[in-house]
Amino acid sequence: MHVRRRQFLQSAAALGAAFALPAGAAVPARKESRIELIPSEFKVALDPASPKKTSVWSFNETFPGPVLRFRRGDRAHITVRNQLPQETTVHWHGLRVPNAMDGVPGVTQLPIAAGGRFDYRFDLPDSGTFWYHPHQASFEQVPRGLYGALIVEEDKAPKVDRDEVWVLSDIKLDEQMQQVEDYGRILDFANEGRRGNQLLVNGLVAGPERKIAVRSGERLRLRLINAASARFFKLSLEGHAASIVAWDGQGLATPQPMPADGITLGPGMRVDLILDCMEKPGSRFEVREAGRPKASATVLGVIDYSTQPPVRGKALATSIVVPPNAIPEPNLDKASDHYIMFQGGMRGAPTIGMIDGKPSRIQDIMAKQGLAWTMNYNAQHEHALMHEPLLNLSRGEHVILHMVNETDFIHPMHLHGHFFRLLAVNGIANPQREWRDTVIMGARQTMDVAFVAENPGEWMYHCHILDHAAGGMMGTIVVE
Ligand SMILES: [Cu+2]
Repeated sequence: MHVRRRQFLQSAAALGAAFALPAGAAVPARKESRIELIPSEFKVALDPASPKKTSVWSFNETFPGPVLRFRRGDRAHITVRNQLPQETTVHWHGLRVPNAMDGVPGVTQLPIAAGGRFDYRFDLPDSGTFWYHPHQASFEQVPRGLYGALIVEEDKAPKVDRDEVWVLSDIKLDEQMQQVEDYGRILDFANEGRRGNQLLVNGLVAGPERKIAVRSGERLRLRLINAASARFFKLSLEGHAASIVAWDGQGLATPQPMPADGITLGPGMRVDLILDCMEKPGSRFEVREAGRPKASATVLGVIDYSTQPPVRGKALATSIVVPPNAIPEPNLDKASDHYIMFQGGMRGAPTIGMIDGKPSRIQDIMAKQGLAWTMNYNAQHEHALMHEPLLNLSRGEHVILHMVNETDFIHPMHLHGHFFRLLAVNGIANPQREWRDTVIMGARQTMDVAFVAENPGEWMYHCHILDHAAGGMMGTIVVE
């Protein structure tokens, strides 16, 4: 496998960054959006009320990166010009792109050198709320600030008066409001990951100053993206009943009421909420965070009603259903079963993992190799060219993937290039069976998901706690 990948990457390098369209592909009648994304280091005011500026890495000198908006069926042509002091790539989280456009260094492309460029070209078959971030040294590059929202609008979106995007993240700051540069510590890899000490909403310090301006009577769509590298957000809305209309960009056939005690988003996950703002003009309601561990803010922002009279006396009666995308439906009767077991970490049972063909104690693997986790007994470095795939699937195969978490840690597991239906947690059926690309696997939990292996290539399957991914929870699934 690795020999073929090396050859592929060499031929890709020989082709340069310009990946051609498949031979014989029809000239697209769709609209092509040309975008330039330039990652670089620059200073921003995280707190507009403070004179202190913080050095971040982000795109196009905005933090977070710009919200990229497309319509379903568009074609994207995104040129990335790397002005960082490191190699990088950009991965389009949740988009079903061709494998060569997936932005994974050492697997789907060579890293973009400092000063180099890469052209990403792909169609947008799915509408929804997505995001983008590097897959190169992501445990460092993402928390430094390299992330942004990517929205693909539906053909027939539910009618709303406002469509707001909140990119949730955190940042680890010292007293000078500069980033603490302690990336890549094995203690973080082997525990809950490196978390910030300041919560951010759209790149600004969380708190009552972060306002969603509404007018009484309006219907609001709120798109939440957890771009933090290790933090879970548990978010609740004071005084409002919201409906969950999409997970990871994919509309629910039946919208679900948002739990009153909050909704949990693991790193990488998105949720779309729709709510009717029927309170009095001039009133304010908190958007609260009750995740763990507590950070410097528990109020993320507020829903801030203008003093203008209501736009309507009672809530809109139109449907809030987000139309589905055309994702192939797994047939469970003919699906094959595959198992992936996770072990390791600093707590829990002693673990033996295979490294370089030799069984070793995880403590020794940590000390010598900087790896803390195993998947199906193997400890492997992320993006290593010698990576052996976790699974080899046939194109078109219907798959039930059984995930068995033997660790004492919680892991948001993400599959590239595909969406899967969440069938069951701990053997208990999930009646919604919604599509996801990232799912929270609780400590000592089992989770069953199903999908059709439709998209050919070698796809990452990894924990989205980026320190865990760097510490070994990063494997690949080959579809051919
Ligand atoms: Cu994890």
